[in-house]
Amino acid sequence: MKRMLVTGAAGGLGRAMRERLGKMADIVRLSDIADLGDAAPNEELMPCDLGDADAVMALVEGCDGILHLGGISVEDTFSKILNANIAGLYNLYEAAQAHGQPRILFASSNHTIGFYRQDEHIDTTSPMRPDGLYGVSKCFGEALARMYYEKFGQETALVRIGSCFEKPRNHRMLATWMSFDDFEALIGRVFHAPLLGCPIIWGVSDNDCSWWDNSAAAYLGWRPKDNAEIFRAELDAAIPTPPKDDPASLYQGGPFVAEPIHRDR
Ligand code: NAI
Ligand code: 15L
Repeated sequence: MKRMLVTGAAGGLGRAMRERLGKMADIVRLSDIADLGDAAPNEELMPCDLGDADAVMALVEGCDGILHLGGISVEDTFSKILNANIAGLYNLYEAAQAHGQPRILFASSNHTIGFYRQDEHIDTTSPMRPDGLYGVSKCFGEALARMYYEKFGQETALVRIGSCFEKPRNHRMLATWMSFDDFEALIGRVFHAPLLGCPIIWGVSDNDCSWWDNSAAAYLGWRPKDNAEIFRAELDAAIPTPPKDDPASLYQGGPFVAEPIHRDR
């Protein structure tokens, strides 16, 4: 890629990936509403609120790939989700239309399907079962991306990330964890595959404990290598296993299913 846009670059995943992304494009354009620090030699910084259509139009100009990490990443009020995850997504896709349809990796989430139980195995054809307003906004993002693909051929990888952190933080993440190395490899496959289309991909490592069937995306050639199981003993020693009737043990979305609606008033 000549110029890759990374939204949400000041967030947890943006910071974890920042150095690694420098290898994937001549120039990496980093954007967020939060502080982005100083630019490295092949970086350019363009602060922008995703809810601002004109600013997003300028942000996308000149980019030939977009890693879309920006937005509200947990349960929150509808007004915040509406601005960043709903209007923001629409603004991004309209800007992509105006600027040559750069390929997009959309950071969707397991919270699109959070109400499945942990004893169920699902694939990318399983109906959505979002576990909150945040999950609903990711369902909207996937539907919007699909529509731009069907109507205009805009390619997007809809990556339903499980839990992408340095290591699993609780027992549920033994199933949902994706390592930074596996995410980096996935980003590489998404932007270098000759044909992408608009697949749903489970963003998860090669964990022994697994609920999600990724075979529909096998054509991309992404083979995650890490396995959360190596952290089980460490987790067992550090935190108690939640009771069997706790949402963290029952549902794929874990505690998100029990979150109240965060009301604006
Ligand atoms: P994060 O919350 O740390 O980062 C999101 C970034 O988006 C923040 O820096 C924030 O300032 C920015 N942002 C929020 N509203 C914005 C707006 N209106 N305009 C511009 N920027 C805005 O989240 P994290 O963990 O880095 O996740 C990145 C993406 O991946 C998010 O879209 C999240 O929903 C998704 N994801 C992450 C998972 C994980 O395990 N880290 C799991 C599933 C999905
Ligand atoms: C997400 O969608 C969140 O962005 C992240 O913070 C984690 O909570 C993750 O899901 C998860 O389910 O573990």
